[in-house]
Amino acid sequence: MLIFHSDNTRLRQARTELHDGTLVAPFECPERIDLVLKHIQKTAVGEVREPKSYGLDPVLAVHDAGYVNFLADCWHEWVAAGHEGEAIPNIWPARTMRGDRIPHTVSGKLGYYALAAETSITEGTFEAAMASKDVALGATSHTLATGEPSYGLCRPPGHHAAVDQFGGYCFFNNAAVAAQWALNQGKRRVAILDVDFHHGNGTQQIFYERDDVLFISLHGDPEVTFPYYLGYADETGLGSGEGFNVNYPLPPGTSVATWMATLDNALGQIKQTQCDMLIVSLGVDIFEGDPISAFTFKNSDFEILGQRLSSADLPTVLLMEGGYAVDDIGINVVNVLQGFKQ
Ligand code: SP5
Ligand code: ZN
Repeated sequence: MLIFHSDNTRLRQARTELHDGTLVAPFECPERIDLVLKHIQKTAVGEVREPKSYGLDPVLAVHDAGYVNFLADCWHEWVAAGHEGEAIPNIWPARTMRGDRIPHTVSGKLGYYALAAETSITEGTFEAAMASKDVALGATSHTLATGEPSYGLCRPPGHHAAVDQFGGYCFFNNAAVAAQWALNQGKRRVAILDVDFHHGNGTQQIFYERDDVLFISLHGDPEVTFPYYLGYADETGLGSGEGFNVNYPLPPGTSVATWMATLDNALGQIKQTQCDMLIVSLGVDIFEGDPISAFTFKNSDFEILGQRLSSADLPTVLLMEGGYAVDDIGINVVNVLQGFKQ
């Protein structure tokens, strides 16, 4: 399988993540990419290619322009304001205040455009996010041109990023950018299957009222898991999008057998819905050893996952989302790619 990667995804080198009340070294770090690449090279699972630059237009097709400008300027404005640490929001337009004004100062804008506080903005964050969506678009373009599957080693991840909000380590929604790009290139309906441990709230929000993207997600029950405020089974889409959003919240500790049976339901729905392309939000944080997640995948289960994904028999793009058990991250990704038979 052809693999897309850009060295510029390393440009985000955050020092801080707000975790359980402490600033810690971020779980979402550039070493994740280094280790996946190393294992890809060691196993020769596929040729690695650098994508071209696709510019901002494909991003603006799914994200708000004010939000994109904010991400581009945030770090410079933060430094100009004299702040020493990384840019972390600490005030929001919460329910009891006004949500219709966008403040002009960077501290106000941070809360307006953030959905969580664990994700700091740093020098190089915007550039890494640009590289990450280019990786997704390079992979998608290859699959569109050839029908062959491809893997995009996206980083930072994307599925928590909404139309105008960042958080959950995500800035641009790579899968959404890729899906919209595929539609613009002539696909009629794209399925986004999100297997990351966390609910893909951003992807859901972006396509919630549309029937040209089917969003299906298997994830830790938001009743007890980030992102808490979205990802419940009764969120089925709105207007013409009704029926095109499917959530499978699963309890922490869910067995692989139950998870795979749920995946088979999801694949059945994708078949029924007549999609002509599949984009997989591939988080490998469903691994039993993941430090922030609670599913029970073993290394070998990822190969079975790859096999099942290929059984959808659609042009398929696999895009990296989460996965933080750094020792095993390369093994788990490569196992998916090796299991994918097409
Ligand atoms: C792309 C992706 O996987 N983003 C995940 C973002 C999660 N951010 C909040 C994590 C909070 C984790 N708390 C779990 C404590 C386990 N002891
Ligand atoms: Zn995740």
